[in-house]
Amino acid sequence: MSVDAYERFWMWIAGLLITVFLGAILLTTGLQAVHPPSHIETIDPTTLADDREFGKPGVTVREDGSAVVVVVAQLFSFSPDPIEVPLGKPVTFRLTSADVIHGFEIVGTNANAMVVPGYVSQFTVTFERAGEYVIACNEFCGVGHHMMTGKVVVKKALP
Ligand SMILES: [Cu+2]
Repeated sequence: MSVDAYERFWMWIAGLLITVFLGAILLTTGLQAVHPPSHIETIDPTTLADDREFGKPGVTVREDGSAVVVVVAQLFSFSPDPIEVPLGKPVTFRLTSADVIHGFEIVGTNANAMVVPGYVSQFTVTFERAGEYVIACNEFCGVGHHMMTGKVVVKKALP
């Protein structure tokens, strides 16, 4: 079978592009821990206040020093704020929204998730640098969107 030179050229280009795109996915997955949401968990946004977990947003430190942070996002704030978490230990964030779609990006880290009403977003991150981090809502959520920020404080020792 003979393939025209131009056709062969473009077949190689297409093959190369597919290889580059797949490589980019594998590299960011393996080296930068970029991945799709961990699981699908639903919740009724109209009864958040009565929820055992999301009714009382806050930080729980486990015995091994890791922490679970339960966060509710609503127009135009995050609760709790500030969020105090331990340094060098896995911190699992569990997020949901009480109203519209918000974003939850911890600036300067790879922690970044959509916060969708009716769903629980979850990810785990380990902070290697103590100090304050800004949380930004990166999904346009209304007139106060540009003011919707929060703070994560990474501390060596939590009380
Ligand atoms: Cu928002």
